[in-house]
Amino acid sequence: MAKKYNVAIMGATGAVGGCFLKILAERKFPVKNLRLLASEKSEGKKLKFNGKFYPVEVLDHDSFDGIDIVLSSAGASRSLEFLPSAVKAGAVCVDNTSAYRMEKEVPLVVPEVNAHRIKEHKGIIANPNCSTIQMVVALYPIHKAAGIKRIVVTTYQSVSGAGQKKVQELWDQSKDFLSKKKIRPVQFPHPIAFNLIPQIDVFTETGYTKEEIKMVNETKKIMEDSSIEVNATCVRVPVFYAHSESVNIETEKHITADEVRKLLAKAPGVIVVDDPKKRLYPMPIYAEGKDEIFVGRIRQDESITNGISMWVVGDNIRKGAALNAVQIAEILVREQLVRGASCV
Ligand code: L14
Repeated sequence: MAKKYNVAIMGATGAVGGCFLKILAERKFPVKNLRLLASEKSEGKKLKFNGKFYPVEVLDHDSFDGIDIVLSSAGASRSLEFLPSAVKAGAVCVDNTSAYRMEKEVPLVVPEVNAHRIKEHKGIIANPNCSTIQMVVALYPIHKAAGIKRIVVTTYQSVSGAGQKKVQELWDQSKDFLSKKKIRPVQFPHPIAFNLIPQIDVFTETGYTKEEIKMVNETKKIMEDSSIEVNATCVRVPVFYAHSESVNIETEKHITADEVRKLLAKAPGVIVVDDPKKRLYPMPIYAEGKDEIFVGRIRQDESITNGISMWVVGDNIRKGAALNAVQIAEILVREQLVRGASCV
């Protein structure tokens, strides 16, 4: 019989946590025992997995006894505090937070791009930022074919990236706005309904936000090319699920829009939706709940010699978070890179 693994989910009651459960079940991940971990606030809750209810336990340093794989999405500070205990207990952790992404020892992985890094793990593998993941899935095939020199990206990020409470705030605020009630932002620093907020994460003294800097550094690390220049502007938009991105690239070699279309049509994890005459292009409401990254509006940038512009949309909770992490866990299992595998 195929080996099964003891899996712990940190942040089980959050937006990504719920998606972990859905995707583990959908993809028939070989789960033996499942441990759901969250803060005291969620103690006593029960969550359903594969038709059975599991209690939510309070996350602690001794939560990882017997655990083979940890999927974590409980915030960077919790990952920093608790993942070392998980590693000490012998588990392999796939971490969805920004805590370890830029650590030299920690692989930062998007399976379609750099799956080969997974085997180098020392107990922690980092899952990149949602905006970075969908961008590199679309750009890596082009980078291999034509060499990307520079990326200019603007994101249109849905509220779900910031958690379930933000989803509720957009919902409530939209209703209040339409019934002409006074709007009092709580979760976001400004109204998000019928508005755009050009700030995600905090500002640094450079004038860029941390979210924008994550896109710069993580792209170089995942594509394994620190010479790629990246300039990002990250914007929160009143969309519930799926992030969209306007991506402009300059390449080393000339590549036509048609060649990019053909390349991406056969790229793993990508679906090209690009028939402007029929008004066909990717949009967040159609990407919601889907595993693939959708690319359209592919066109030549005529302001430079070798330039391409495109529009990239992906479900930030699925490929941008939970799905990418489960794909990593599937490779860990397949390649026997989990303690549970080497012990049999
Ligand atoms: O680096 O939409 O994982 O506010 C977590 C928060 C990504 C963006 C990360 C958001 C971020 C997300």
